Amino acid sequence: MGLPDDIKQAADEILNHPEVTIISHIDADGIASESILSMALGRENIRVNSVFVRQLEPLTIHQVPKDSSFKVFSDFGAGQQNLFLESGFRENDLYIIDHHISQPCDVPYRQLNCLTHGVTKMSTAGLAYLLAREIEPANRDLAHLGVVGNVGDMMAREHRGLTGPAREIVADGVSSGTISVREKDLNCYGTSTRPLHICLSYNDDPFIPGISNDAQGALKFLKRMNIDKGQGGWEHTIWEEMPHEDRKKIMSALVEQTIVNGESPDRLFCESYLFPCEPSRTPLRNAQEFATVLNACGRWAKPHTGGLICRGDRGAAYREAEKMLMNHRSVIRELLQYILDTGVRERPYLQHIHVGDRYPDTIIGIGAGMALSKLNRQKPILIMCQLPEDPTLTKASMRTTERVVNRGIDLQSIMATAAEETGGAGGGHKIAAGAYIPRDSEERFIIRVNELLGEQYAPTITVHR
Ligand SMILES: [Mn+2]
Repeated sequence: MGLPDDIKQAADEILNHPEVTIISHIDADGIASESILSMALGRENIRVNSVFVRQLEPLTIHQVPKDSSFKVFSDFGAGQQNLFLESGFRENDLYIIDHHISQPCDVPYRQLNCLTHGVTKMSTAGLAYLLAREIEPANRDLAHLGVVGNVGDMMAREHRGLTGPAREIVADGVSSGTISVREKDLNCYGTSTRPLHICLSYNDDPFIPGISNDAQGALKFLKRMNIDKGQGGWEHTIWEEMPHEDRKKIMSALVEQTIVNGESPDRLFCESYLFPCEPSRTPLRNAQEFATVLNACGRWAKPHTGGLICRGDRGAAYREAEKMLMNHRSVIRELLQYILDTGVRERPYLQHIHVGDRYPDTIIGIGAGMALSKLNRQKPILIMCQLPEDPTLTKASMRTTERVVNRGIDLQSIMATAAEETGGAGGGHKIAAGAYIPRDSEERFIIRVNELLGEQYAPTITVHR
């Protein structure tokens, strides 16, 4: 059986139930998934109730209503099957739609999981979209949400574009006019909303001296280009709105700068997914920024607001999300400043900091990632914080750069191993990973992470101290 068969099977089963509860994760992928599923099922006159959960674990499983509705777990569940079993769920009570590693379990819970088919660059929102399209071809109008989930879960990161079945979703959006694709676009965050020199200065992969981390330098670089900016000037120029010819000129100049600096220019380029139906200069215009809006909603405990935006609300819900996004950014900036002011502690292969209870655990990873570009980028950063709801637990988050990943560093395996050895659990991606560990094993955890980094580095390079 291939992925299309599994999609068909999931659609057939879920459509059998007049009442469905969707239990979904609070990140961009989870919110986009919930929206796609509940719109698709609602269109079939199925009564849908949605519950968002931060993390599916023994402490939160009671948030799943104990009623007769059919349960669809989205963006988690594959790794929590024994928890379902312990909580009394029977095989026919639920369906899992997920892209995480499946846990062996005595009850064969049914699931739609792309990993079963060797598809690793696909998120739950992508699966939810393929399911929605199977239910009714007219659900192709939801393709952009599948793309937002995929991009939000970094499925486009490694290959700088979506691949495999996730790419089919892009094609659906293009043919129905909701998505426009820019190949070989500038691989920078904020190209639909921020002045170009700001985007360029925030970008540090590849790192370009005089441009990365240097907004004034980036502005000077642009002013040296032979491009007539007329009235507005570079300070108000948005990349997305620039003519193709001008964009091409800037790309070649950036390529040149990168090569001069001895780096490969490959990562300057990526494929971008734009949403031409959304108002210009809003974050909803671009898959990456749309995902940030949803993540901000989830991280500030308003996943339903994100859901309303996915459903097309551009009024009250969107205004609320805009506020959350501003708040999200200002707290992250504060955290970034805190890290830089406090300073990190150094180990041979690692830099680390503990922020106590000053910042929410949902943003420490983002702050650490931003701080990394202003610190020693050769050394992965580990950030830890207390969990407000459970003082015996510590949340740990790690970030590194693509360059370090290319040298063989895999934060996902390091975090999973070190957490397991110290009584916790962790996972994520090669470039960004997280873990929960017992508070009293923090010190041991740091030592182990440093050792594991050393082992991964060992065969290839010497570390810059
Ligand atoms: Mn996901």
